[in-house]
Amino acid sequence: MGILDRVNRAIGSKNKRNEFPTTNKEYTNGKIKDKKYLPKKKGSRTTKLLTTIGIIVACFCVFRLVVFLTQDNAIFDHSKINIKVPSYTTKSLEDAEYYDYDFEDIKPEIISKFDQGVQHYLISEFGDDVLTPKDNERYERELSMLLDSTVESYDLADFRGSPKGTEHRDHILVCIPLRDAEDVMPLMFKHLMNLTYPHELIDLAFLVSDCSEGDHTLHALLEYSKQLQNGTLSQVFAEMDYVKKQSKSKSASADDMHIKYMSPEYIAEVERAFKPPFHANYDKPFRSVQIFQKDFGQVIGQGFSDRHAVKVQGIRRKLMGRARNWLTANAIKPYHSWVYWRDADVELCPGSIIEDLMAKDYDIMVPNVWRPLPEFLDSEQPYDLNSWIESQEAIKLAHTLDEDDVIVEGYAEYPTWRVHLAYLRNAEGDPKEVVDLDGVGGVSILAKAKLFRSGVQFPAFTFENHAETEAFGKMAKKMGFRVGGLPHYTVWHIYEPSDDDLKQIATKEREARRE
Ligand SMILES: Nc1nc2c(ncn2[C@@H]2O[C@H](COP(=O)(O)OP(=O)(O)OP(=O)(O)O)[C@@H](O)[C@H]2O)c(=O)[nH]1
Ligand SMILES: [Mg+2]
Repeated sequence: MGILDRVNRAIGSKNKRNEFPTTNKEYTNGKIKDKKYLPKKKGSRTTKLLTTIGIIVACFCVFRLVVFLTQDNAIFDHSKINIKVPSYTTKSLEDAEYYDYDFEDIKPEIISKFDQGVQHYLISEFGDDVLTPKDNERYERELSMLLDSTVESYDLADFRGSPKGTEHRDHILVCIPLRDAEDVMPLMFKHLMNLTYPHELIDLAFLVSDCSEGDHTLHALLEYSKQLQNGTLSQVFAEMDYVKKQSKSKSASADDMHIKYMSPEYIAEVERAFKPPFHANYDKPFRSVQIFQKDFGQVIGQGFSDRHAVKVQGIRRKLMGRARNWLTANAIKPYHSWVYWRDADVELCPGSIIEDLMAKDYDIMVPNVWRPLPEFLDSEQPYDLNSWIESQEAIKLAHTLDEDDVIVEGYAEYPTWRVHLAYLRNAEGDPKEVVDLDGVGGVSILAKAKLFRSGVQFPAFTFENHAETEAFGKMAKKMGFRVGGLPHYTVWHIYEPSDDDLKQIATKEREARRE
């Protein structure tokens, strides 16, 4: 079942239950309470009778109200696949930062006068001196408004990126590449809402490319983004999760078969991460959302085993490099101080990740990336091997390769003997500890925007026998920027069972049925 079908079912079931969405605030301010345990008061028979009549009348009124609301508000238009939740609690965007820079304080009715040639008429017919001092002051003010409507000035020294971005009110561009990502989209949006960095300072930019036939990434992204910017997405997700839970209790889905083999502690942590109470501004809309769609000719399958074959790495990574460069070039604005790259397939990540990576004041900073595994495969594994410290062995290896060859980490074909950030992790280690790196992985990269303005990019060609994010780290270093990673600060990538893992799970299921 597609994501949109699940959203439809979620909203459909809400209507059946005559319920309205709850907001996070209602969970946290005590409006929603369990009244089961309040002591019952004894009353006379008349009181009880009156109470019963009262309840019947109240139920009838509520029923009429619900019927009225569901008739008058188009809750869900199936033909247009357009999600609408009743009783919107749309946020008003009062913070000035939603409107600064691109949105100067201009009054269209005033500047439209200039379209009719007012300025030309005043100057050519009478000259400046015909205006009284008061009129002249007004004329100057309105003329400067005309200038502001088309000319913007920035002092880039103000946008260099401060380690205390929240206090400094640094604007950040969050870039997310997407391909066949329909299924992970609720997860991705939950993580975005969970970001504690002020949403009014965040511009979101998505690039959807080369999706398979029948995939609805773009459509789902548009629908979820509308809800996000209305401040109502968490309500939609609460309903979707409710419906999923109901249908799960009836039959276990084949997609989720692996879950019972995962560590119960990890599963509990994931459940905790997506349950209210959330942070105070969880539902707050972002400064802007931009959605781009452009294909780059990626033909390598997006399945776990397809995309990890060693032979396809070079070409796949170069095309990803092109996609990333295209997205930065189109979305970056002069007022951005930082750019944060994030993959959609992250399962667990602290909401404060932007502030935490910023605090180090490096030009590029990445966290450690691991992934959970079934308990029969040791429960967890270092995942992103693209963040590393250069080694003499790898430099020697590079000399033996063709100029266009791309070294990829984690494959026997390329024995680099590099120190990988992933393997430096100590679960109890200090999450603030930093190590300097040369190559970086793309799951979660925070970089100062000035790097992109200076020409650092994700090479879509072979740069020092690397491509894309690893070459981005190398290039930044070569241009004198500081590149670092946090070995004990962990982000967890989703677990997608490989073909071998699925075979093992199937064997275990057969054995369990035989017992
Ligand atoms: N625009 C675009 N996005 C892509 C493409 N391939 C993957 N993505 C997205 O980029 C992010 C990372 O993709 P992954 O398939 O996990 O690839 P990876 O970064 O090499 O990481 P792993 O394979 O998980 O080790 C996800 O958000 C994908 O949806 C592509 O060709 N174009
Ligand atoms: Mg991934």
